Amino acid sequence: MTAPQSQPSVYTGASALIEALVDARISHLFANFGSDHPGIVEALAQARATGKPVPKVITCPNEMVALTCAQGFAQISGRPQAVLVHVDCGTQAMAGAIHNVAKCRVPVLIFAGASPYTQEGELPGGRNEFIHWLQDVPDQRGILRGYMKYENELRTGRNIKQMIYRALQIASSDPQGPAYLMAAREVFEEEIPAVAVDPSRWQPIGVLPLPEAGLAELVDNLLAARRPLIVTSYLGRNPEAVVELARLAERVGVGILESVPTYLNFPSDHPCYVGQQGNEHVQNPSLAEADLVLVLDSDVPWIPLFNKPGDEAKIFHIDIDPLKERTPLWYIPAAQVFRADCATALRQINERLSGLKIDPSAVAARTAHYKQRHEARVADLTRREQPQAGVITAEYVTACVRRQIDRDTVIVNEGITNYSAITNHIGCTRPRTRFTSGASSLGWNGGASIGIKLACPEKTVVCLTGDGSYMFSVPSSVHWMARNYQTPFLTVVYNNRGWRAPKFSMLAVHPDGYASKARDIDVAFDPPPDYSGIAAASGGAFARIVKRVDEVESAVAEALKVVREEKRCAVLDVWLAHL
Ligand SMILES: Cc1ncc(C[n+]2csc(CCOP(=O)(O)OP(=O)(O)O)c2C)c(N)n1
Ligand SMILES: [Mg+2]
Repeated sequence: MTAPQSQPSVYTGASALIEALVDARISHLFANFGSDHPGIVEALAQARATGKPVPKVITCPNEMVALTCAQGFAQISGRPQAVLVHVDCGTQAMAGAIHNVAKCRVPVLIFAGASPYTQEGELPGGRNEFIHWLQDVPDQRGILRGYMKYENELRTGRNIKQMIYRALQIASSDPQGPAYLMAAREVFEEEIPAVAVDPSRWQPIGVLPLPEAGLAELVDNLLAARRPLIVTSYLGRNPEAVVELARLAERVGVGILESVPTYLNFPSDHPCYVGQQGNEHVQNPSLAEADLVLVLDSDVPWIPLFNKPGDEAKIFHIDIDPLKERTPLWYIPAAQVFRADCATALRQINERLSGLKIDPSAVAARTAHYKQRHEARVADLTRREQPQAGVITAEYVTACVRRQIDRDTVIVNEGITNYSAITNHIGCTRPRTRFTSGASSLGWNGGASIGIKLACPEKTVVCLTGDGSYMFSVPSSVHWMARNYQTPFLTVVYNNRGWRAPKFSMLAVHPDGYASKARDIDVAFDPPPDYSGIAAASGGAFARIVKRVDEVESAVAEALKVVREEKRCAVLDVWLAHL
């Protein structure tokens, strides 16, 4: 290699891009490079050779994994990261992760190259490979337009920084979400005067409080209710909201129900916690009896076909995204709706309450009621997680994991038909210790675990996934990356030999049809792949298949020891009952 000092430095559009990321405190660039990126590869190398800072580049052999890493990183840290992909086809290869970051409202900055727009040497970076003609598509941004909060094309290197800060400002302002910028090679190659722009001029918009009038009415109703219940799914994205919610629950005596929780929203051992609900086709008793329901940050507070509040219940809704404008069919029968930041709204409610005289006997009666519900739930869960002879249940595996982890361990849950079993039995209590993808495109678990571990290297990360979701996660890429970037975590595959969810979906619609009686409905992987062997081959992971009930707990303990002491991934392939 030539010594760096013997080469002249140039300042290009790509140089401005790298500087903008550093100045915006983006620490990681999850990258999958192609023919559209020579300017960026060169600018990174020049910066490194001349002692300038660059984000840590994480080479991602698969784009879906790249975007998912950025999702996991932002979910646990609240900080957006950047993803770099190849033109139209790399954009498409981010696949369902695009749906996940959009639905989960995760801030992330995605860059893609675009086919060069000159072909006769008019500008540096013009076309010189056959694929440049094949990658020139009419509407590259249209691939993900339905999902981005902001998308645009960078047309000159001269205002790349401003455009990046604008994209980040939009992505980071509530409701948060992904932003996509694309640029042709000529833009990255363009030599420009060094650009100095202050990123602090593009701060996210300030948090939205609850309006005073709404606050007074809501607090009056909360105090007057006999059975007030709060339903929430994602307020726990902000740990402060969890603390304020606990304060409110204790002050007034309110039951807390999580519905399809994306984050930990409330400590599961709190006496006001009445549990969580997912796809279970049953009426939740706390929801049925509530006379006041306060929905806080939720996309699906209940599934009205079989589970909803009573007709007399008064419903309030506070959400950072209450209208769900990105969801064509959405409504709940709320009497009052507010767009507000839940941590701020809860703080306002608590402040107002502290100036009021509250009837202690009413608080005691409500609290006692929810405590009773809470204790009945705990007893039920304890019964369900007892080991069964001859079969490993999801409840039992999850209980084994719970007994082997500490309270700061981060749980990555992509258990699908075992989502609820995992959430119920893992027993998390602290904010930002339990996550799901917040959406439905499978395969989030592996990349999310890497992203979380990169953001919080000191934490133990435990990924609990369905066997199908493990395959969707591209474990070959994930485990190569996990070893290469030293992000060890434990994966437990809830192996029921296939996709149980489509079978459940079919039975819910056609309980007595042909498919309900068929021996094979094309959703089984039998015999399955060697799931842990894939991780061992790809990233040297500790690999173990567990088929006996009495082996589960010791296997979890051994695998966690490997993760903690050898700093190596471990994958336990635990065989549950067949589908
Ligand atoms: C990318 C993507 N493809 C397909 C689906 C449809 N789908 C939903 S659940 C599921 C099966 C999941 O299997 P597994 O992870 O083993 O969980 P199980 O259903 O067995 O509990 C499928 C294929 C989806 N949600 N996302
Ligand atoms: Mg399965």
